[in-house]
Amino acid sequence: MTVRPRGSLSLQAAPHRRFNPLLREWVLVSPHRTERPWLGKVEKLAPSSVSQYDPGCYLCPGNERAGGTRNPNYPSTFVFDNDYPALLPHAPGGAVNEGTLIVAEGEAGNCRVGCFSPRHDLTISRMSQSGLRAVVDMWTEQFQELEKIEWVRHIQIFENRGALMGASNPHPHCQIWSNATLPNIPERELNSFEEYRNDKKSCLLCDYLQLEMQHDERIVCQNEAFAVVVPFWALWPFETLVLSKRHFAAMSDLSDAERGLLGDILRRITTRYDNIFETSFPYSMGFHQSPVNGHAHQEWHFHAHYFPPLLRSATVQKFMVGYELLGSPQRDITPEAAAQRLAAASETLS
Ligand code: H2U
Ligand code: ZN
Repeated sequence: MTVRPRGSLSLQAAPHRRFNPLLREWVLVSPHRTERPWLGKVEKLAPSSVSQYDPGCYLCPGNERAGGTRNPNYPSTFVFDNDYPALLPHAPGGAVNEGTLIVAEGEAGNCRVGCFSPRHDLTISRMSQSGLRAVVDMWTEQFQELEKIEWVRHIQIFENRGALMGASNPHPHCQIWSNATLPNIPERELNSFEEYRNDKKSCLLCDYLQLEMQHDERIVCQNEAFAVVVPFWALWPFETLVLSKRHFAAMSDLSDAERGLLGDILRRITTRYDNIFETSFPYSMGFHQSPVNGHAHQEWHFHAHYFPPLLRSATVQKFMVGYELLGSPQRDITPEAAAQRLAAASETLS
């Protein structure tokens, strides 16, 4: 039987696709599928007790890293050049182009690693207000320092948390990559921001946040400066978007109060994450800030994405395979159901 759907669309019951206006692509949503039995891979829970100091950790104060450098006895945050950088500042230029089909360009960049604290066990969700403030200050200083390098066009600050996301070490840390061209995803977001601003004379994410505030069904938590929402087009089961309430482009625009409030909102969302599956919740997160060293970017709206891999418990993860690699990404649990679970979760660690 081939019947095309007619009538009004039930977003909570019927298969449908949702549009992601930042990436301008579609996500398939299959709410009717959430009850299917799970006979696939079950992840083992990582041991939960992590000590404050690990003599074998390459990020703990005083310890030796690969290549022999010894970390200082740092008391707060600590940034160093990645010992295995994916990008090099003096990469040779030049390009290859064979009939527009075999195309390559040299790419210059810097890769750094930033420790959040000397404590091996202090995840963002467990950090104090002053500890979090030091992390936001570290990110802002790094952004401001890297944007001074005239060939740097983009600065990506990100955190891989947990072995499931490929993090090499439980010691809370981030990576900071800066490079000479815009990476694929920020470039697509930039095009969307620009086109939206040209068409509507307003900001894509300011308008989107206003809609989400009106609906109030996908907002997870908020403070005076930031809101966390499961975006309407979320692809990962518990994906969230952290939006600044004020329109600005990058960390260098944060006011003193906003720096504190950014730390606050990150602690609150990560605590909710840890609580929903009673585990130290794995994720990749990162900030999307405007490109640097070109013209001013009035269209860009500062935000952060959280992409957690867990699906229905601490041991069941979502895989991006099959149709998602070949066709479109797809999800079962609706963004609204995920937002309800996150909104109901406690902001205190149990
Ligand atoms: P993850 O964020 O995926 O855990 O990566 C941590 C980085 O730390 C990784 O890029 C670097 C790796 O190259 N690293 C060092 O710079 N020095 C070391 O001694 C080990 C790992
Ligand atoms: Zn450590």
